[in-house]
Amino acid sequence: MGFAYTAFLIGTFCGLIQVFMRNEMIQLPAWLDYYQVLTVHGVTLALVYTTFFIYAFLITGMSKALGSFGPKVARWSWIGFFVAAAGTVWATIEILSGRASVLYTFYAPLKASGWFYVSLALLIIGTWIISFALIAHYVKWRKANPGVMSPLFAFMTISTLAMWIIACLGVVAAVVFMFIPWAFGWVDTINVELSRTLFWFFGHPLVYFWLLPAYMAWYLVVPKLLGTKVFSDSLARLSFLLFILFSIPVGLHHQLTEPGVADFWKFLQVTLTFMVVIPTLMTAFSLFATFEISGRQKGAKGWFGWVGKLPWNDIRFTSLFIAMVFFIPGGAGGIINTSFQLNELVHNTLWVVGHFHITVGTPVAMTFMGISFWLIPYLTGRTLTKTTKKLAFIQIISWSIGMLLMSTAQHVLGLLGAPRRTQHSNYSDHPTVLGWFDGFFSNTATLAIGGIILFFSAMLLIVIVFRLWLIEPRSEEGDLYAEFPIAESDASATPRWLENWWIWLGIAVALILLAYTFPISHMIQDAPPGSKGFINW
Ligand code: HEM
Ligand SMILES: [Cu+2]
Repeated sequence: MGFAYTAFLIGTFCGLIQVFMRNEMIQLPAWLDYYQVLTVHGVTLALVYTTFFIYAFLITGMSKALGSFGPKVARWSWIGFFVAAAGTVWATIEILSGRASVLYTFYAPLKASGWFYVSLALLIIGTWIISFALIAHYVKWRKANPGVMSPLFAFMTISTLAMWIIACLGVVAAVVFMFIPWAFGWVDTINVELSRTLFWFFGHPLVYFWLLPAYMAWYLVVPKLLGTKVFSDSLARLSFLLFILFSIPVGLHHQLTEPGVADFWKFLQVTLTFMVVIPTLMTAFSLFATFEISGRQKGAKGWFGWVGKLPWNDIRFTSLFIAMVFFIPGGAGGIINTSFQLNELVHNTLWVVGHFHITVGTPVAMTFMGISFWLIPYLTGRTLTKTTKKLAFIQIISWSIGMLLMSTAQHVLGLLGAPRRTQHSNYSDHPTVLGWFDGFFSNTATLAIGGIILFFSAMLLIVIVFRLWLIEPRSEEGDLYAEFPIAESDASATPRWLENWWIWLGIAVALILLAYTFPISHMIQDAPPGSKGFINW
């Protein structure tokens, strides 16, 4: 958690610098450039904050759900943590010393120092070590409890980790067999198309690796806070299995504008992408059912009477609820992005930046904030006092307002044509470009004010984390904020085959082979000329 929030602090500061630079409000000193800052922002927030937070959450939850770790599981979790942490620190040094301004997707033919790719490999190996430690904990539990469905938290953790391990195979293949030999000069050129395809084999499930732990909180923590049970145990398990199936064989939807991939394979993967609508709507349905059921239990009447019965003054709930609401336009935007024709309009524009700030930047990040408000007290044995709770409300509300302003501005600017991932330019005061900034939302002030409010909110969160970690008074017996809230889930009617991993991982592998065998073998057999590296910073 400490590591995650250190990354959050650095990353959000970079975000503020980016907003200021895009508004021509500041200029960086000669030793620092926009792309270096943007690389740090993407890496620290999208890769480091998320990953370390997720493992903190999963590790704590697994020991709560299945019992304390034995010495081996505990030792390997620590080893995994140190390997991942070493990789992260090293990668940050490479970026800050100007040897790796390649953004967090490290697209070839941009070429970083070889050690940058080695450090990334360490980060991934570290997460694998922790993952296998958690899987071993689960296997041991299942052996001790034959024929019993595992607790829902454990099931969801294993689904998330299985997806993560399979997904990483793509990026590991790219880093070990392509980027490292090329960056150290053992080979002269790289197959750009193949390297990007392997990256997105990983990059799309990466977004589900962020999202599934947030869903775990929505499925398991929310009903507990509402005083009810999980709506349906089988529905929850099935939706997680469908997320594994439909999150991996779909990476080509990030490469719709790239030549060299036949339309049919793009079409197939786009179709598989759309399938994710099914588990998403299942999740939405079950959440709203939970809200309504708990509201009616408390005496709500009419269609929307339950809204008033939700525990709005409980920050643990309100933060998660706002996170879910942001996911409605976020998910809708995702459908636009993956649509073959509409993608032509939004591809590589600021629209995309607006999109992921209202998916990972708010639904996921705000769920993690909401979890922090009780998980840190749970771990430190402290309590969330009234003052801190007030700060937490201000923090959540300011993040929502800031994000609404910033991401709306980005969506609109993107539709008008403003590119993403570029240092600010007025393109010699071209009238079209100047026109972008005339709108009500698409003006530089909205972006700047949004960014400033967001940064204020981020710093407030750091203060809250600090208080919960070191300053707040010790919690007493029965303190709600110092508990790990997991709702009961009735698995008595859940079909046993939902926990037969051979079936589900088998289908996942079959779908991956179906979607990727031809395009990848085509890229290797009819490879375009390789590219030498470019270091254009
Ligand atoms: C203080 C809050 C934040 C501010 C002000 C901010 C601002 C920005 C801006 C202006 C960009 C666009 C840069 C460009 O394309 O030229 C950007 C990119 C990005 N942001 Fe944020 N952001 C914030 C928080 C977050 C959070 C919480 C996450 C994820 C957890 C996140 C993830 C990203 C990613 C992945 C990129 C893309 C980097 C790339 O294109 O390589 N941001 N951010
Ligand atoms: Cu994707």
